Amino acid sequence: MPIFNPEYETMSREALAELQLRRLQSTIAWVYERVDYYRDKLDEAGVKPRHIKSLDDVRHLPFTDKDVLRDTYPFGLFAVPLEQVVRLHSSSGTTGTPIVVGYTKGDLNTWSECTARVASAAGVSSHDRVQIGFGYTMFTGGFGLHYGVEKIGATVIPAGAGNTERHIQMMRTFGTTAFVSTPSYALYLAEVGEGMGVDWSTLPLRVGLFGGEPSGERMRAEIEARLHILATDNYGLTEVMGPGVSGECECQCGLHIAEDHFLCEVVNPITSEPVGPGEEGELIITTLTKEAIPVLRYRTRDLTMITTEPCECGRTSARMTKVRQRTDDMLIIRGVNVFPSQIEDVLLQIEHVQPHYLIVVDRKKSLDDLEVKIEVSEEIFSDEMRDMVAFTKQVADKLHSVVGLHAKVTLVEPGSIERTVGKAQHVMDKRDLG
Ligand code: DLL
Repeated sequence: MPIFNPEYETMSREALAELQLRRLQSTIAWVYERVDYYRDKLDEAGVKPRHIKSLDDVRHLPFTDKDVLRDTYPFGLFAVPLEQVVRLHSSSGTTGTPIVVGYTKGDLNTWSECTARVASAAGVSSHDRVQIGFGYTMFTGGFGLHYGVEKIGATVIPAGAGNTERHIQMMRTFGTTAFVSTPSYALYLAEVGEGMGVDWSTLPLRVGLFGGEPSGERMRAEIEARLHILATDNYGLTEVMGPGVSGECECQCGLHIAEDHFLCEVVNPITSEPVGPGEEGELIITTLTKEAIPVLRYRTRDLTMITTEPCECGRTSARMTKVRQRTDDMLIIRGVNVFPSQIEDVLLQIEHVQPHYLIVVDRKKSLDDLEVKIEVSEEIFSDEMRDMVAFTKQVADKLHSVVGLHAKVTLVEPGSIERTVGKAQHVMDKRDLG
């Protein structure tokens, strides 16, 4: 299993800590000098760059969150003049308010280094033909992975988002061996291919690099079985760079973090105190090498756990568990806390349930209503009414036993829940929560 940059990816933990400290110190000095917002915040916290003497001192730094990027929109957090910025990307996020980030030439180099590591960890080499299914837009997915894959020397097929039949034709014609997209789009690709009569086991496609949205182990198993590939997960976010923050190796046992570029902490989302070893919490990221828009202690809202246990692949970097939940995607239904991922886990354990579902929450006469619409296989759908009712009850009972709520389960025809080329939308909350 080749390692893209062994010098950094297999560095001893001690050498890494020294490197991180040096880089943290320069990042603080860099923003203190150049970004009014950070200078004010650091002054308020009584922290001068010279006070950063150990990695633990990161805890004295102020947190940054999405609101800071919104309030300083568009360029208030930039640490370099625009003539040094060679690219902009943006994200509208879940709430629709945009944020924008910029990259210097140096930042683009770092970015492609990080995504090259992700692709290489997934097993991509110069022998591969890698088809990109992310949009080449303000979204960081397309460009981010494109340049990393190119850096490895693999052949990039920049097909972009959408037009699934064309994707499949290209895969057949060019002999695509690796595919890059969201996990939900990979499933949709499988489905469209099956509809076109494609036998995926006969295509050279062998590996998938999926990210941009949560996906559980069952979803992975489904993708692997239907596309006949190894499915790997990679993670990142616009505010700190885009894809390339972390990615799985072929062992599929956690996502290796590019720790020489990102200092990660995991904190209790409510108290903001560090969690104990082996505990899950909110991931906080401080960039260590970014020039245009470094971020200090960014609150990702993503829940994960980090381990530094050695990995069989030889990389010494810490690994984070797959992100399944965000602190802000918890639904409170009739007072019960529910994460969409809990519902997904229940559904995907039930035979005949397809990984396409929609959770609809509504409020009628001040009472919350939970409806779960699920696609089921053709055989269930065309079964006797009596069987369908029994099946629906079985699903509702399982949901009740895990989530603690009674849900109205609605079976819908295969293919009827909307497919997206980007991030899947699994929740529709129609309540006016003021
Ligand atoms: O989604 C960057 C990206 C693109 C990563 C392509 C990987 C591949 P944003 O649009 O800013 O950036 O969304 C970032 O998406 O905070 C997570 O909640 C979620 N997310 C990203 N990757 C994963 C993943 C890109 N592998 C937000 N697993 C993050 C779970 C993910 N959630």
